[in-house]
Amino acid sequence: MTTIRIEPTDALILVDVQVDFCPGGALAVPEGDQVVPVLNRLSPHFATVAATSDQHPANHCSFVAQGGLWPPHCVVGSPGADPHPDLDLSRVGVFIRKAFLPEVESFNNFAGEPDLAAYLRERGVRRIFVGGLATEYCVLNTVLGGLEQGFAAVAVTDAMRAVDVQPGDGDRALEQMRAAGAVLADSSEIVG
Ligand code: VGL
Ligand code: ZN
Repeated sequence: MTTIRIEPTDALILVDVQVDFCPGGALAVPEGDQVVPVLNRLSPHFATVAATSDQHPANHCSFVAQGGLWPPHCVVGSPGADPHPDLDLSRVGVFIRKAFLPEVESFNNFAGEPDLAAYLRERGVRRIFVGGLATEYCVLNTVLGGLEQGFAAVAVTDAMRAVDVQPGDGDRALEQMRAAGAVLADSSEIVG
């Protein structure tokens, strides 16, 4: 058990905590809403907070009707694309949207708009803390994207949930994050 102290050069990234990824939503992640209180407890301690989102057009290539894997979800302008109503957005300085073109799928919020890495650098951020939905898709690829951009990364394990299409997908994603250089930490190890 190590303690990680939140520094002024740290940022919290709230990944895709959207209505459609929570219980009752179109692509519900089991226990997806349980990340909300964990993220809400962390966010007041961060000088920089970013929120990201899936914002798909109705004919997005990832949807079953277009040959993709997923039911329609997070359709731009629909209630399912909204952030979870209990998520504390009061400290969010930037909202990132991604996968908004019909032919482009993306799980990496560093490939969204506006440019997340540029925003973080402008604010002097050197390390990102990441939680949200879902562990093995957008959280994984956002952690890997942040590492590629040169940020240190902490994956907050109790602040994320997995879809687990195959049992163990979430755990394998955590191992991938660790192998790529991320620190895995429970929120109880993180102090403001
Ligand atoms: C996601 C599946 C499809 C995610 C997005 O945000 O993790 N997963 N689209
Ligand atoms: Zn999606």
